[in-house]
Amino acid sequence: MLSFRGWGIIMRIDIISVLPELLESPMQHSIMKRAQEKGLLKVHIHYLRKWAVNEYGQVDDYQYGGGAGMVMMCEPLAKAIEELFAERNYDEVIYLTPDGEMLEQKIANSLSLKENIMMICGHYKGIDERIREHFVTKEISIGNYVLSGGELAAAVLVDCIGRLIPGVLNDETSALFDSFQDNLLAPPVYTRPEDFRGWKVPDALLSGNHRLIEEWRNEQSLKRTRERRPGLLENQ
Ligand code: 6GU
Repeated sequence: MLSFRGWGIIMRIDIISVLPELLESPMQHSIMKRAQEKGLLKVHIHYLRKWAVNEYGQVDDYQYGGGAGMVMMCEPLAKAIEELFAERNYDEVIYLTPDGEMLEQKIANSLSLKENIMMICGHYKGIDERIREHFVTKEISIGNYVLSGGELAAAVLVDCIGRLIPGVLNDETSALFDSFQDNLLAPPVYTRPEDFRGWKVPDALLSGNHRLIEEWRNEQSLKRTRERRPGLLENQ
């Protein structure tokens, strides 16, 4: 059964987590809220303890080989994933992990074209490797630093995918000019007043000359990228 949005299909994201509260708020504001209200995005958060191995809600255990830190067990995760698999086909099962592929705009662009995405949030020392081998299709990290769990990373991923779904942003073109969309940083922006404490808005932006404005913005984008992120220019 397909439901159509303007250019494609509604995106559904299922997130498996031991801390669903951490994910709920980011989905209930601003652009993610609007995307869901417009019916372009559906985010379902699943509490992993629903599939716990015992009445105490256990979902993790000591690691084989010893060492500090618990590991999330196979059984609750496998049951949760398989319950969702029984309901629909997933284009990707993404595990959020610091040893995953680094999230970049091009990954978000390609994920924004998918229909059903599952995300798994790890905690403690992570999830049993066998779940990664047998169910996970993509592993994503949001940067070279360690978070205490995958939830904040999943929220980042949902946000950067969700805003790319056609129809989510008010001005369809605005995502096209984001930083990184063409491997360039965005130019500086200004709003009223023209003069704040003697700090002036650049003349080009006040010129009303669209060609001049575009030239100025392109120059500033390039300058910013050269100064701050020269690596982006080598990736062209
Ligand atoms: Cl995806 N998870 C955790 N726990 N830490 C991270 C991360 C993900 N990405 C960067 N650090």
